[in-house]
Amino acid sequence: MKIGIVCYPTYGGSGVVATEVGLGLARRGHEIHFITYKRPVRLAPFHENVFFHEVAEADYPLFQYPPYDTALASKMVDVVKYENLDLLHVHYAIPHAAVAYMAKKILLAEGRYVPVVTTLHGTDITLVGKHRTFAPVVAFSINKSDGVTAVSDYLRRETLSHFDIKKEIEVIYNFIDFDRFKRVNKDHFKKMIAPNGERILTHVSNFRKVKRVEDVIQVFKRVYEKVPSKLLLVGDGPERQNLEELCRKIGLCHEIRFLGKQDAVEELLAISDLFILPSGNESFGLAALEAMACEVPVISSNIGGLPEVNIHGETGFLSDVGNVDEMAHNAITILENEEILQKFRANALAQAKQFDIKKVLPQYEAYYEQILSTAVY
Ligand code: GMT
Repeated sequence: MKIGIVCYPTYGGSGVVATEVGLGLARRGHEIHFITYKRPVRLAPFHENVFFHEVAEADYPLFQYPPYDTALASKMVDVVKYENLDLLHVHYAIPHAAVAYMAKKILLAEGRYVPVVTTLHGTDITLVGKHRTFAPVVAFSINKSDGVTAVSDYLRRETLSHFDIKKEIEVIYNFIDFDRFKRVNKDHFKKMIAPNGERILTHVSNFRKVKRVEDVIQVFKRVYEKVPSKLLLVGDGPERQNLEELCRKIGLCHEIRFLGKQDAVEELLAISDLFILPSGNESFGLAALEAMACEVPVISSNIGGLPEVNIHGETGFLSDVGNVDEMAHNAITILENEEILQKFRANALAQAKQFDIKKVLPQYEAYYEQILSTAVY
């Protein structure tokens, strides 16, 4: 198949998943065309079967806001027409689903039909999509997509309960590539971070408010009082400054490292003993899955799709959002006892295997086939 993939190219779950879907499908022989404003971060310079079409910035002195949507729709029309695409797969509803609908209509006016699959990732429904600024367009464009997938059952239910959706929503979970995410020996690196054998706790995110990184620090503070440990904060984003201030205030700067954005997250996970994800909202929690694939148990909130990933008492523990005391208590339970830690590590890996890319990519292929064979125009 020839597939166009539209996504955000920056650090963030939806762009990562979109890129990995594209690269994985290319490895399985499909021709993949990424359409976005910048080369996606996980898209290495050259791949057979993979093409990148950059959407140029549509600037003009009249525009207070350069109309990206219009430029993107024109690019989609162009790529579908001249690269002869079979299907457009857009990731993150806003604005991609609406823009794809426009592109589809333009092409139809020329007698060319292309079906559109929209994948909902989370905040495009839960935080941003529900807001009245976007809601009517989100609902309309989901209903106008030929196929709709959600990354967890929670997100499917949430979408159906908040919008008047007439379509079936297929759940296709986030996935993991075990060729990349696996526990490898990085003892020399571990010694550098934790020279006295301290436990290493890790958090990876885009440091947005919804991630509640301040709770990570509060959990760490409580763990540190009982178990010699270090905290790695990986990523960057709007909350970074506040978090650095919090570390100074509680006097733990020397035990907490801000590592910024990192490409080789798997190397940091390989030296980690525990992953903390206390999000206020999380449709799936790809970061938790990446940790589990590297045999790192997870302490998380019980919100959204997290219980579909992190199994309470087996792969880690779930707590109510904001309950940092309980999260710390659970973290200590795992970290204090090597035998318990090893048991949770093994369970985390076994659960991660449910989401192996080798199982999930064929689900996308089958879904595309289904849409191509049933879409009406
Ligand atoms: O929250 C992020 O890290 C970014 C966000 C996105 O859309 O870029 O991630 C969402 O999509 C991921 C991939 O499907 C999910 O694993 C995350 O749970 C989801 N984030 C939220 O729902 C907050």
